[in-house]
Amino acid sequence: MNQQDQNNKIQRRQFLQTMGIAAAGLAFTPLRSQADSETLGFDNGTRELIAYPQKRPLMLVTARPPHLETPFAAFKEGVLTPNDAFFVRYHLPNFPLSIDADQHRLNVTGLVNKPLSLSLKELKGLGNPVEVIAVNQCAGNSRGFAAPRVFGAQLGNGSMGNARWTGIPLKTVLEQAGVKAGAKQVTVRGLDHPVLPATPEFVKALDIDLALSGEPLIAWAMNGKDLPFLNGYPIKLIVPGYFGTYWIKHLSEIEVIDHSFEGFFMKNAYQVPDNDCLCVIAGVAPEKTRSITQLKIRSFITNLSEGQTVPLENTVALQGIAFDSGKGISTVEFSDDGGRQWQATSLGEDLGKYSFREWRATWKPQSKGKVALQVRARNRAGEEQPATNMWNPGGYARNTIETLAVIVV
Ligand SMILES: Nc1nc2c(c(=O)[nH]1)N[C@H]1C(S)=C(S)[C@@H](COP(=O)(O)O)O[C@H]1N2
Ligand SMILES: [Mo]
Repeated sequence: MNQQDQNNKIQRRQFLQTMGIAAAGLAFTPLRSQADSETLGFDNGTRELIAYPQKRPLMLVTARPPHLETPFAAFKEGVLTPNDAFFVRYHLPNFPLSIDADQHRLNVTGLVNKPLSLSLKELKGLGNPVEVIAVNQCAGNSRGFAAPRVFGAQLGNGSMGNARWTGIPLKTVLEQAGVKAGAKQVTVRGLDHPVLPATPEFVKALDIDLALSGEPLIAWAMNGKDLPFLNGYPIKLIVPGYFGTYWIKHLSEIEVIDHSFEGFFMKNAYQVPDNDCLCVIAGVAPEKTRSITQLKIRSFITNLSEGQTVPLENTVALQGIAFDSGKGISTVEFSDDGGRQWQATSLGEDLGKYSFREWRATWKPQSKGKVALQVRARNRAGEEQPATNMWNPGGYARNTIETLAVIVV
C-alpha cells in the first residue's frame, strides 16, 4: 500500500469512528468481511467490502461521501432487502455525522397558508401511519455494464433495494400547511451540504400533482425499524415508482414554489434522452433530454451466480425478482437458448405494485458446457425489457435483459 492509500485509510477510519460514536450511539468497529472484496463483471470491477455503522460489509464505491453497494447475493435472502445490506448513496461530502432526532425539524415554507416547523413527534401526530413496500433504485444502478462505458460511478446491480416504509403521506403535511393556488412544484432537501460554495446543494423537485397524490411518504421506519443513519435517519422522502434520486434523506426542508425548479440536480444532472426508452444509439448524444423520473421494468436471477456449476442430470431451481414503476409485473420468463424460446416462471406473493415481485422456475439443462440464462419481465401495461444494449450517456435507467452464464457439468 502506498503512502497516499495509507493516509486515505487512516482518514477514513477516523471519520467513520466519529460518525459511529456520534451518530446513533453506535460503537464503530471496522468490520471486514472474510472475502474482503467482491468483483463485478466488468473491467476494474473489484470493490473492497467494508462495514459502516449499522451495515454489514458492503462494496465500497467511494468513501467520502459514503457510496456503498449491496453485494448481489443479499437479494436471495428475501424479497425485502435487510436494512444492514441496503445500499448507500450521497452526493455531498458534508453529510451529517450526528443527528439528534428530538431536535430535528421538518420545515414547510413557500406558497403555503401556514409555514410549518414540525418536530418528529408532531409529524407522527398528523395522522395514522401509512405503509408501502417499494423499491429504491439509484438511477445509475448497473452503469458499469454500459457499452461503450460512460462516466460516473461504475456501479454493478447492487444500487437498489426493496423495503417496507412507514410514515405519513407528504400530502398530509402539505394539507396541514395549506397549499396556495398557483403552486407548481415542491422542492425537497436534507441536512447535507456542499463543502465549497461553488458546489450546488442537493435539492430535488416534485410536481405538485405527484406531491399531493398521496403516494409519496415521509418515512421514519424501514422494515419496522428506525431508518439506518446512512439511509436518511430520522426521516426520508419515499417516492414509490421513482428513482432514488428523489428519495431525500435526512429530510428537513420542503418548499412550495410557483415555477419549475431550475437547480443543478434537476436541470443539469440526472438527464435522460427525452423518449420512451430513455436511450439513444450507443455513443450518440441525445437531441433532447429531460429529468429522469420513473423506474423501468427489470428482472434478475438471484439464486445463481455468474460462472456457477450446475449438474446436467438434475433440474435446477431458479429464483429471482422483478419490478417496474408500479404498473405491476404480469409475467417473468427465462431462456437458455439465447432468447429463441422463453419458459414460464411462477410469480410469488404480490406485496404491492411498487415492491420486488419474487419469481421461481425449474430448469432442466439440456447439454453440458457454458449456458447463458436470460430473464425478462413484462408488466400489465405491456412494457418489456429490451433485448439489445440499452444505452444513454449518463448510464441511467439501464434495463437490458440480464444474462447470467452457468457451467453445466
Ligand atoms: N440528503 C440526500 N438525500 C439523497 C441523496 C443525497 O445525496 N442526499 N442521494 C439520493 C440518491 S441519488 C439516491 S440513489 C438515494 C439513495 O438512498 P439510500 O442511500 O438510502 O440507499 O438517496 C437519495 N437521497
Ligand atoms: Mo442515485
